[in-house]
Amino acid sequence: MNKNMFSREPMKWILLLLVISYTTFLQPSSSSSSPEVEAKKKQMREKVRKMFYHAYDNYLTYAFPHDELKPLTKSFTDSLSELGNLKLEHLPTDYKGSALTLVESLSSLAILGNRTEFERGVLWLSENLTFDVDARVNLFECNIRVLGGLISAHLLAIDPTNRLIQGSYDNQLLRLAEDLGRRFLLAFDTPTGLPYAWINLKNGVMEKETTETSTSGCGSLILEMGALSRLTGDPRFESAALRALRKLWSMRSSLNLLGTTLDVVTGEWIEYSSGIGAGVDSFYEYLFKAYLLFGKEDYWRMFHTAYLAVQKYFRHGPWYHEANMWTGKATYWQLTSLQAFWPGLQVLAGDVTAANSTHREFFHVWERFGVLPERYLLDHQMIHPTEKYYPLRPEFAESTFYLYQATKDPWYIEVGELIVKSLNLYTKVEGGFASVKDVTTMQLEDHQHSFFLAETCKYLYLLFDDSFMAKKNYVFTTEGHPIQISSSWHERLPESYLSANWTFSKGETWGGRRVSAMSLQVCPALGTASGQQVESACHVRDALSSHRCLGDEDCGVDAMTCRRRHCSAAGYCGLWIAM
Ligand code: DMJ
Repeated sequence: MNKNMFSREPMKWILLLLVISYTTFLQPSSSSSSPEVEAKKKQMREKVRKMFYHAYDNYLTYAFPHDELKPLTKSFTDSLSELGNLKLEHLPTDYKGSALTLVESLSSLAILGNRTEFERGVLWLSENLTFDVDARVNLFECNIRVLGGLISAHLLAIDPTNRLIQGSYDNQLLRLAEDLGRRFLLAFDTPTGLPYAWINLKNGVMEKETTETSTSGCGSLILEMGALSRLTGDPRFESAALRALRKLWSMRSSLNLLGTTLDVVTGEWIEYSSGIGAGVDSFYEYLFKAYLLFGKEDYWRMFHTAYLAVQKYFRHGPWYHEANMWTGKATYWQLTSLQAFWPGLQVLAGDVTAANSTHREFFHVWERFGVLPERYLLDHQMIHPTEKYYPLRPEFAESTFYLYQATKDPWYIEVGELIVKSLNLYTKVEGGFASVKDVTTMQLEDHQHSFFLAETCKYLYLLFDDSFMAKKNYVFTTEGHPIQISSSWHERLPESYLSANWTFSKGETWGGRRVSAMSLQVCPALGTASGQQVESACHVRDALSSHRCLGDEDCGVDAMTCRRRHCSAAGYCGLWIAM
């Protein structure tokens, strides 16, 4: 019996996976939307545009050029150096901030089509932004927010179809990105090649710096650093990020699970329990997106293996709990707001059915509380006593956007409408948008995170607007910054890139018709590879279609729960509770 349908026909899998990713974003939407839905989308995108400018204008008025806006007191915080708990007093007194929210807003301004403001932002940053400051920053946060923001804005600026810059643009943002990337390289100088979590931008790694980092912290740098190498011709950025990623991957357990925290000097795990949320999330995301952006088979293989392990050991129905990386035993039964990105990633990978079921659960939680609490204890059916906040996170909107693109189901437009309504009702204040401190009381907190402009508003806008995605293929970084997919960045041109192929499946089963996640209604890659409709990526069929068995080896893995099926005394495969 073939236990793994992926490995039987890997090429077809890969081909179809790309087909899904591409058709997902390239199908003209208007053809499938009713005039009512189109009218609703138009009305909603104007609402989101207003939200963005309310946040952006207040930032410019009260916080710029510092990093982020404090909307309740109409003041600022230099949070780039605070990200990850460093307090402001560690900064030099003359520090003026890195205009973090402006850097993070550029790609959103481009998507909104605001050429004047985009150009103004680019010019200001070109003349004023410097990284030669004695500030200790978190490598991961600085990478996804600043390096990613600069690279994405640079790519948008040089794209002639956008005509975002009226005057001359002389690659200033790329030069800033390169300067920052060089400073990052010092963090990778460890015996393992795994980077320190913290660096001082001026002086490199500080004495007695902590050697502890997280899986996402050292395993999700490849998109930005890889893109930087491709754009500058300097291979060191991509090499450093890839070496770290490979080292991290070599540390996985025999179950193909990773922990959450580790030591960059010894290369040993510190926290064995992990899931798909905090400390790990973007590691999975970057394996798959690196495959889309750079076309290396290796990324695909790692993602595929890691994805199956997640589905097998973390998934429980629509939920994902945490598990011990060595034993696979469940540890924490918690829903976290960060996990809400997972359905979006599943859409890209073609597992739309599973994505939809998880997204629906998050929707119910959103409906119940008005927003998503940071942590919800599934086993006690209550909000975590100290993590009751909602800091304007984008993940639920992000997944809603991906699911709508894949399915064109107007229900997701309604979900987006609800998100917009809640944000305006609970978090909008005169000075911007404020984080929620406690979702049970809707008490606010004085912080407008830069990702509200980089991601939350952007994904909501893209949910209601198809024009940006219709033009080009993009990979969105974990901070929502688009990077255009270019075949010149691929080591070799995958078959699926050939224009004659990519919109059609090659298999006979589907008669060469256009394939999308929606048209198949199931995990399409598996469905096509096996010629049968199956439910999810972990599904393994029983040896006999009659489900008769002589022993456990004749039984497969259940599609919905991802649990092993066993052979009963009467000779039938099933999920027998007593076994
Ligand atoms: C963002 O900074 C990024 O999406 C990151 O990967 C984790 N989540 C925050 C926003 O919630």
